[in-house]
Amino acid sequence: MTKMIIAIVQDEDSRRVIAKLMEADYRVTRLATTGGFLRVGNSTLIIGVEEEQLEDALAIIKSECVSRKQFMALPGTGPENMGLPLPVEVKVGGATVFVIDVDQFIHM
Ligand code: 2BA
Repeated sequence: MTKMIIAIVQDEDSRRVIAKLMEADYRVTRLATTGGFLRVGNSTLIIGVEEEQLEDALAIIKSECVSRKQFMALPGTGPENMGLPLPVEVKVGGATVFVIDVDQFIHM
């Protein structure tokens, strides 16, 4: 059965992970996307694979995507910070991955 991998990765990792997937003969589409929480750009990769290729493709994504810490500014409330924004650390994962069964794969 054909599977569709939807992988949300950080922009910093997307070029490398796409290169590695292409080297291994996978076909990839990159969409420029934005995370709802941090509201910064990330990349969503669409990769169509056969079931027997799935674990290999996931292993490539895992090996090329790094978890990082980012800071976001929360509005300060108390008098102690005079309303200045408070930096809050957020850990952004290596990759967020969904695997979907594909009913039909049509290439015309
Ligand atoms: P963002 O929505 O910008 O989220 C970035 C990071 O912020 C997340 O990293 C998580 O550590 C944190 N975060 C997100 N929502 C939060 C909340 N309500 N409270 C506290 N912290 C929160 P990741 O989990 O690695 O997600 C990275 C990106 O993957 C997300 O960017 C989003 O674009 C996507 N994503 C993650 N989970 C998803 C899901 N269930 N459905 C669709 N997209 C998802």
